[in-house]
Amino acid sequence: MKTDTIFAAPQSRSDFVFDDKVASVFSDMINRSVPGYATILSMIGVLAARFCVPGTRIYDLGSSLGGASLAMAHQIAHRDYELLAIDNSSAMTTRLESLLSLPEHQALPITVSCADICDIDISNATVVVLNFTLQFIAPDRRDALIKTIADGLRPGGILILSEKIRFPAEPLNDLFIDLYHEFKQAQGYSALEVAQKRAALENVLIPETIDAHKQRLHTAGFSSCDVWFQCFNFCSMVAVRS
Ligand code: GEK
Repeated sequence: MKTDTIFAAPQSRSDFVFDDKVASVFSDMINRSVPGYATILSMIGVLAARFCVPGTRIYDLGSSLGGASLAMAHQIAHRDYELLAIDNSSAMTTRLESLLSLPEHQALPITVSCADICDIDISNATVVVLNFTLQFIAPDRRDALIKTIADGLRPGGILILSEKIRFPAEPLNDLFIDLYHEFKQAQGYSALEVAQKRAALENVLIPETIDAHKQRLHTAGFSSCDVWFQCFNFCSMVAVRS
């Protein structure tokens, strides 16, 4: 795994993009930047194995290098499903295509597409995954995307939504951000790397509160939703389609 040193040297501020440089170190970057990432992937696999009904579809939206897709495909016992891994970064989708040709991943029912997840159709789904992707979608496009997902899920199907979150109480919000930065430094990132990445993400990753996510999910047609994982300002929710 190539080490992420993208923000190690001082640089002028520019918005974060999922380009080739990021894709080439992405596994190291996300593992050292999202507390509990490996656990979240593994449990997405467990949830998918429980909810994926034969003859249906799974969507991994903003799939990057397919961490969630591979966790699901390796944990679902049958092969009678279609898993659509979609990302609008061709640097990510090209790498995921090559990963899928490795012997250990061959013959998995995964199709990779390079597309904007706000423009796709969703149908006959039993599992949809947004693992740290909705936070990168412009806030005014989020309601429509969640509604498209709800409409494309079969009754009883699930959406797994993992997000960086913010807290309504300012002191707690500040505390969790601070503890998160401490976590990143414990993962080997310098204070400069943490500060420069934070600035690069400022206009690109827009976190919302858990209540805002729950409200949107209920409005879209998810009868129940709750948090199943949380560490500081990172959480993962599961929502069931009524
Ligand atoms: C994982 N889920 O490892 N359409 C398609 N893809 C998009 C869009 C869009 N409009 N906007 C952003 N992306 C992965 C991790 S990373 C999270 C997801 C992170 C893609 C973007 O190209 C990137 O690959 C992904 O969403 C977000 O389980 O880096 O914190």
